[in-house]
Amino acid sequence: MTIDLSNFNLYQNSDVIVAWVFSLIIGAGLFYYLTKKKKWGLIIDYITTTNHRKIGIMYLLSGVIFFFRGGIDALLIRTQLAAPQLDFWVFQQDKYNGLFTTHGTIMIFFVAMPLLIGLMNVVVPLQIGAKDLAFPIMNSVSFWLFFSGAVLFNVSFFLASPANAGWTAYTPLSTDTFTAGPGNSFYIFGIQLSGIGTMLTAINMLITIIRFRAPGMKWFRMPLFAWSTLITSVLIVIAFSALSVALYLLMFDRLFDTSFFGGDQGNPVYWQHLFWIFGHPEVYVLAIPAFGIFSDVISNFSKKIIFGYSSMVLSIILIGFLGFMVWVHHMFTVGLGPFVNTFFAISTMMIAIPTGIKVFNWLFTIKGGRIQLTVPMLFAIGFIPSFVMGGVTGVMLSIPAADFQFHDSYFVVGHFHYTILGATVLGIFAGIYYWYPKIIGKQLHEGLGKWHFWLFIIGFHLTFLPMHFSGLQGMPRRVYTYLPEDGVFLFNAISTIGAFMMGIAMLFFAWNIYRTHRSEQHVTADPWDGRTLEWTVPSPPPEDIFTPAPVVESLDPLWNAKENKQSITTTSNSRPDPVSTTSFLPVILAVILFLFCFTMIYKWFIASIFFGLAALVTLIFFSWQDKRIEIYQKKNLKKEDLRTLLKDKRLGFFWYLVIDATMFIILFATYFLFTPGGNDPHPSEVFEARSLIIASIFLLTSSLTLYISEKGMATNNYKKFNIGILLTFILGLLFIGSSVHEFYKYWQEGYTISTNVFLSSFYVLVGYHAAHVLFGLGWICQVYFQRKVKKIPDFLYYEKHTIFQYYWHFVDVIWILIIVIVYLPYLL
Ligand code: HAS
Ligand code: CU
Repeated sequence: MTIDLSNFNLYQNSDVIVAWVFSLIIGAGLFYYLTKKKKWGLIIDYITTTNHRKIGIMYLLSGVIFFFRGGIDALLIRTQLAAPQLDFWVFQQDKYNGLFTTHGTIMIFFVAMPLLIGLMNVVVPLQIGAKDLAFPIMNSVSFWLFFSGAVLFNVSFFLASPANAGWTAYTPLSTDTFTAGPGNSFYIFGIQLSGIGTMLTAINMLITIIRFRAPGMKWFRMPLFAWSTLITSVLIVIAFSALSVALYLLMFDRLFDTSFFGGDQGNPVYWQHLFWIFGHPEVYVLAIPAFGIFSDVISNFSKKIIFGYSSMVLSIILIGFLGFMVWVHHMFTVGLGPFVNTFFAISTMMIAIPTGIKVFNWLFTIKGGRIQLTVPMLFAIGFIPSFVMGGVTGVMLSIPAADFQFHDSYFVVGHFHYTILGATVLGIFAGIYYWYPKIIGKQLHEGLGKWHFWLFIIGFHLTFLPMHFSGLQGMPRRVYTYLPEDGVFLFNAISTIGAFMMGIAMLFFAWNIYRTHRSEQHVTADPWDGRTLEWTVPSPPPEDIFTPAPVVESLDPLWNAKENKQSITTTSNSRPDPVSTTSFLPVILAVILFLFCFTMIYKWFIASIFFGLAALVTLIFFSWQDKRIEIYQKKNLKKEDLRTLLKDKRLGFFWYLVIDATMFIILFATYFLFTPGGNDPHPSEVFEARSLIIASIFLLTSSLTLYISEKGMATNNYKKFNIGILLTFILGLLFIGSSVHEFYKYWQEGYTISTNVFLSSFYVLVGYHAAHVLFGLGWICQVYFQRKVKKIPDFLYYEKHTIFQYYWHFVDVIWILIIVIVYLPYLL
């Protein structure tokens, strides 16, 4: 491993040393505390849990911890910028770049996201009357992948090599030509790993909301936070797929000598497209859940049904939809021409309409309500003007001619902090104060909460309002100092004061949590006189709730029941619940993947292969262990219930395929982009028809044999079934063999992944497909032996086989597309 210590300089790395020392002390202190208070049992309980509330708590806790890290970054930034030409001790060399990069990346990916997802985890199932998320074990996997990705990213600082190309990692700066060393690879792998977790969470939320709503909870009776989670999850599925491909390609540029985004043939602007196709929907991923929280909070503390419920729902859908059509507003200055800029300017401005509808609905909900100024409500009321200011500067930025002036200036920094803090962060605080009783069973102190709110909101405006002016004055983003004659000292000084005020506000928050933790006062099920289902179950909810299931007859079922002085009607006739168990496997998988990524970052590939295989073994173990079998048998489920569970799984798998399909589409687009032009060798020189035909026959026939095996199973003809499976396996293997043969031949002719950008895009696409086939081969063995050796019940076997079948046919369809798009144009 190449951790290069030759440049190690005690003064320059004093910040790293301080960080090590602090972390070791805190770690040791924590260890002592946990041991002394005999808390290890509790820790193990949480590590192995698959319960949505506990997982939610872990998300929230890690979000808060990373918030303090990102916050310290922010305070260091503000200290450095407080006055012109400061020379603050940590800013030797290009450390400032590392600082704002980690600040931005951590805040978006490891603070805002987990805090929102944490709230979704705890609240959404309770709001819709479900016992848990649809796939509890996968939920645990999601969390641990998120967490290990976040830790991986954070570790880079301790190794004196933080990412330093901005949270947007613009190329070519972020390629290894300009930023050598492991730093920006930590960005790639950290985000990739946690991003996979986020996508799995999105699938989980989708299936939970689509299929686990309480009887009678029609779509338009669903609380708005659940609605916003639903739409956000769709955004995540598509947007994170784009990010995933972008990171995948950048990884090849950094580790395997390709040049998608740099060099003579690469296209740095392509990164910007991919990043913002992710990045813009991402800002709504951050905003929409907050909108949902505010809707519930405002309605609750105005003691009124939300105004314009259906327009609220439609506007979230519209925002989500439009969110995919505006990404170029981040690239107005790139030079895509007036037509493109105008199109994206108009689509961007259109988002103000649904957002405006929401703002007015919130105002009309408050109007005439019996307003209770509790802490969550304060945050909600503080949100409205703050966010509108951020939205309006957004509309200013959406005018390309104006953006030519604003772009890359502090004006943009002002805009996005107004939106992200104004909506997301205030929303998270509102949500935490509002649902804390439900999550923990105790209520946060209102007085301390008010201190938190007022200091935070005043600090927030003090910090970010002046940035608009320093921006207009010409101060660029991402510079570590300025001159006295630039005329921005006062603005910066005020910003710094505001930032420290927010820091102090956060101490009140931390104190509040600590105080509440010590207090013995427990709350009832319904401390806020609530309206929705989560307030019908005890605080905190035990694991066995909603039996019998509530029947929902209106938007605010609890409120209506209270008004009519009745209790909510229930029914024993409801769908089967998700299966929560405990398992060490998710955390083991996450640790292994962490090590895989870490060794990749340092290009220690032998070890990577080892950990990659270890991850596969863990996966095999996972499905081998399948605890559902015992649980289903123990519960003696009816056939009908089993069918329901099967449908959940299939729908979940469908959404996985959406992710995979999106990724393939982008890889096809990449190939399309890089293939024409002066490639030497040209595709027509490389491809040859014979190997293509042979490979295609193998793979396409295997779909047929798989179909035969399924028919065999359906008719209980196990001989037919076994032969079908065996043939599928052999044909898949032959396909892999022919691919290896093809690649080997190219390699001998000197056509490697780094020869030119056509070959790079060919290999990353076809290689990704081949990896799917390989994975499928492992899967098929696994499915087969499980039945042979473990003799699992037929219905479960059927489930496993069906899903595998979808997978295999999907992989075949992709192959057909590869034939048509990748090979044929150059063979005919
Ligand atoms: Fe944004 C850059 C435009 C909403 C976050 N945004 C960013 C970045 C982030 C971010 C993180 O067009 C920087 C990324 C980076 O590092 O480079 N943004 C908009 C627009 C909206 C918007 C039009 N942004 C958000 C939200 C975010 C977020 C929400 C996170 C939570 N944003 C931009 C543009 C850039 C940009 C450019 C690129 C700048 C550059 O040069 O790099 C809208 O969704 C806002 C709609 C909301 C409102 C308020 C409520 C509406 C009412 C109705 C009446 C208002 C009207 C407008 C009719 C508008 C009350 C009147 C207009 C006037 C000018 C008075
Ligand atoms: Cu945007």
